[in-house]
Amino acid sequence: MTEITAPKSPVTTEEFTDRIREQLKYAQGVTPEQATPADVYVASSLVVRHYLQDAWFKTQQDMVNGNTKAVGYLSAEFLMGKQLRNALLNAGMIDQFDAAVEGLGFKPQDVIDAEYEPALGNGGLGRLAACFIDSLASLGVPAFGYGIQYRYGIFKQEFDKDGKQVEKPEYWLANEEPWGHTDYNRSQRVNFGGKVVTKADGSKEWQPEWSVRAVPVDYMVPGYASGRVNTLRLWTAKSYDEFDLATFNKSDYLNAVKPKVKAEDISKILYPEDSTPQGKALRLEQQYFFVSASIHDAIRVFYPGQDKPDLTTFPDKITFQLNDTHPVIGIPELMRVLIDEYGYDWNTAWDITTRTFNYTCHTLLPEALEVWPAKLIGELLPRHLEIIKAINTNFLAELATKTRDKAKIDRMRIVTEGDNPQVRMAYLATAGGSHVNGVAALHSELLKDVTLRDFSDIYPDKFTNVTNGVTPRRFIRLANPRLSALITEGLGTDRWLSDLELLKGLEPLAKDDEFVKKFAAVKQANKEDFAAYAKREYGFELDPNTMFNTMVKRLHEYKRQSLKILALIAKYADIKSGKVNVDDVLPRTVIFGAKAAPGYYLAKMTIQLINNVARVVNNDPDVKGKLNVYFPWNYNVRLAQHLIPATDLDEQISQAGKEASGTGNMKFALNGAMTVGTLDGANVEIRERVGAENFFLFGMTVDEVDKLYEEGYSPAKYYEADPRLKAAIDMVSDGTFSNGDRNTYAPLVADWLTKDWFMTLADFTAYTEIQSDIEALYRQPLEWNRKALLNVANSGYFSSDRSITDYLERIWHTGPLA
Ligand code: 26Y
Repeated sequence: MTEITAPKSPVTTEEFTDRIREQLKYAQGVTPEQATPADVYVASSLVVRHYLQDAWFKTQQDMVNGNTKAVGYLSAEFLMGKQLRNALLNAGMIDQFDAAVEGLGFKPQDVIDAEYEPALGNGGLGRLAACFIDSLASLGVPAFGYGIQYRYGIFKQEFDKDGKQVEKPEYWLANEEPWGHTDYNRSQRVNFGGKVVTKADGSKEWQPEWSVRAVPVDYMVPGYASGRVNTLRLWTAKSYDEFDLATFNKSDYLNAVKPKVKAEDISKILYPEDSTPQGKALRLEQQYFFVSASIHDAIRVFYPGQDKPDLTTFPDKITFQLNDTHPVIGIPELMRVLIDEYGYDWNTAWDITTRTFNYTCHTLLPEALEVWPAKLIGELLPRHLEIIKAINTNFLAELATKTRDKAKIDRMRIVTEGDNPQVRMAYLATAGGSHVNGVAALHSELLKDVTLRDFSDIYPDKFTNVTNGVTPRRFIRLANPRLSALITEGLGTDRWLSDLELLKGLEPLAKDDEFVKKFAAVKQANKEDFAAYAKREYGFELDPNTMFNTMVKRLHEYKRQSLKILALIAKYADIKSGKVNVDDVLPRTVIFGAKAAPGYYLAKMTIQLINNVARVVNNDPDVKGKLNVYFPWNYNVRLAQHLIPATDLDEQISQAGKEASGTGNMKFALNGAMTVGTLDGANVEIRERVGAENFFLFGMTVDEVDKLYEEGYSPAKYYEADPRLKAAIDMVSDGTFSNGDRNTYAPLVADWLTKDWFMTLADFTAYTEIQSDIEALYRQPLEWNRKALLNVANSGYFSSDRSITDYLERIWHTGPLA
């Protein structure tokens, strides 16, 4: 008997059908005969919202009336993926939906496909935020996700005829969007610019120059089988002045709408840059915009109708988690609100503020830690700059009571000295909050020992680790229904969906050849599905009887897509030169997915190279059927959901010490892919759990990397030492992948040979050597699948439910609603 704990549907198929008809009629204004899949998508979404509405009210009421502290997850990104199927799953209505839609003459998949994915994030950090709010709701913890409803999400990636990345605007709101509810009556005013005056009583008054109206767009976040529905509140910027009538009447139409355009620019685009900071002022405006609105919103929610609320209880009502440094301006903002708007003295305000905020760091690259010129903050937020300076002064005074090391105190300044002082947001976050956490064990260690060393010396108790996780609902159950069914069969229960450690129960089944064969059949069927999908969406011809070898993530030098492509070229060169007999080559399909920041020159050149390697290799009869390379453009959550379940081998090959965690690595392991990876980020913990014998480890460790930097790293030495590496790089230089042009990749090659900041060349030999182990194992399908199954069985730890439980215990000190 299989135990089923999935939520029970609140509706029958007949009711669901009637409701869809009703929505089609009254909301869409079409008959079922006239309706398109897009109409049915909107109608069904409205039906799901309808059934979630009472649970949503009740969750909000219980949160405000009860004594359970809520979580406010402040994040510049929420990479949600499609909503409909997820909401159906979490609310228990998948079967009723499928049957109702079929009854109306539609294919459920067409209706699902009609949804346009909100792409309001760049990558890992944004998708983590989405997993976390799913887990919070599923665990029944009252929570708000607070962010921005960007009008244009991350750019839509296309490739031109030369294989170069082209960025197109992603206007995801072009069609009706049934999930966001715009609540004009809960809007907030957010001010900018102007000056600060000192009043007669010595208090300060900020006289801003301009303001925008922050209007919340609310998304329901239904928990899986928890009966709870939380809120994702994304702010959109509206102008208070639609247009200036006097100017308009002078026929100066463009200038008449200038203030409106300026205001609404704030929520116009998601900054795609994750390398070079650009558009600084606008980004700071965005950060302040959503954080200020969210803080005022929380006060409105938790102290309804109170003019003089007792905000000393604020940290008992809500705890704000700062998702990286992007929302850190919230610290001086809460100080300002408490002091200027509610009249608290500095010390009380500081006590409230430091008890309210916590900070998660997602990087180790020092250049990725945000720093704002004090001048810019002063122009945009003059009162906040005063407060930041005062925080800095007090902080330095406090440090002086804790250490005599003047140099150390100086290093810890929140505001630097000199002609062009800078505000270090990570330092402000560390000083102004209760806890700081890294996102994987190794990362948290390095954060303590390197990046924030001085801080952890003086405030060791502030530092903790919470290893990232991913939601099994979206990334196993929705993405991989076949594997889900097999897991449920193997465990005799579907309870693993809310208690992922139960996957451990699959471990004994790895000894059962029959079960392993079923597992292999699931993978094979997923590969066939993906091949069909890739054909339909991209026109690719993938052979599902080859190994599917995937590398998907943002394009960044430290992630080392270069290592993968160079190894692939080396293989190609081996075959071309006859060093390797083509008949001995294990057939592989290599699949890349990656967006590069639009201003990131080398990353974009790497994309161009990959596309051209694909063009050459896929069209070369000498390697036909043995080596294929595909680069589906515009990698997003949807593509991830299709590709991850179909992958045999996943690449996590960053330079050790550079990838804070990675979350793709977890999704692949949970879907039964093997990983080839370095000892970096969460790879370390994945390998510990799945077993060293079930993980393809290669490359330098953090210590070895450090040592090599110290000794003086010379990439050319490696080029000379490994003939295969030399052959691969020479092939890039000699025009093989640029129609004979030797200049196309010259900057990339020069970088490899003279800088190679992330030591791709130094790890090349180890990386190519591990390939023989990989291929030997793959030639034994039963053994490969046994190990892949052990990856699934031992990855339950990487559920975002576990991450959230760790946050609750170590940082937030709250729990589910009673
Ligand atoms: C300030 C701006 C330029 C900026 C925008 C986006 C800076 C950083 C980011 C995004 C960072 C990010 O996605 N980091 C990733 O976070 C994941 C979740 O913790 C980690 O798994 C991953 O290793 C890390 O690179």
